[in-house]
Amino acid sequence: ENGGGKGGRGALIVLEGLDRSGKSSQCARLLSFLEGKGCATEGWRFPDRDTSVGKMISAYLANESQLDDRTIHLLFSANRWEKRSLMESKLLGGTTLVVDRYSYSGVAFSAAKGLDIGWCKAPEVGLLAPDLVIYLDVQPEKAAERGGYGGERYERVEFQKRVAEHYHSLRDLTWKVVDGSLPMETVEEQLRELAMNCISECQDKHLTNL
Ligand code: DGP
Ligand code: NA
Ligand code: NA
Repeated sequence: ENGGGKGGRGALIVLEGLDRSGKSSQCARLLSFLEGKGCATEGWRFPDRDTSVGKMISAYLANESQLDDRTIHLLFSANRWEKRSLMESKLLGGTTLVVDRYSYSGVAFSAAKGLDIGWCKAPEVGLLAPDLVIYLDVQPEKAAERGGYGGERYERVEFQKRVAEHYHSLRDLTWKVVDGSLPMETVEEQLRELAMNCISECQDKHLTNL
């Protein structure tokens, strides 16, 4: 009755936000909530650091390797492309995917380096379009205060401010902006409702491409 096994497809639900916006913990909480509801669900994240492309990305983020801005952009995109067919078969098989970051990270982070937005969006065209994008909105300064950053390449306040501006310009009708500075339980509750609505609404809709 909720997306698992009644013939409907699963929902593609994406969480986006700045580093330290609370995205990853909220993904985990949403996932266990949906599992508890008996909904077929998997938690995914991009970059997926387990593939060989993902290992190159991980080394780059840890500042263990240097790559040209366009080269790393295309690797992040390739990391989503290499998962596209599995993503499609999971969704068509009725599994809902809760995904920590997707194409919007791809565009916002690279555009924040000064790359042309149109150029940044181009390699994302043809990836599966999310049914719902939840943007966890936190001020870059507040995010930085949350236990500090982990030391990866993009974890600097000035850079995150530019990422936030680009995220802002990417918002479309599938986006729901949730105030990530609210108490964790409040955010969690809002995500549950958005996800449940999305799952029941998308069962009869076709999958589309970005
Ligand atoms: P995470 O594993 O969610 O902490 O992401 C690692 C970092 O990489 C984080 O600063 C966000 C950034 N990032 C995620 N996806 C992309 C992407 O597609 N392109 C770029 N340039 N950066 C990304
Ligand atoms: Na990070
Ligand atoms: Na994260």
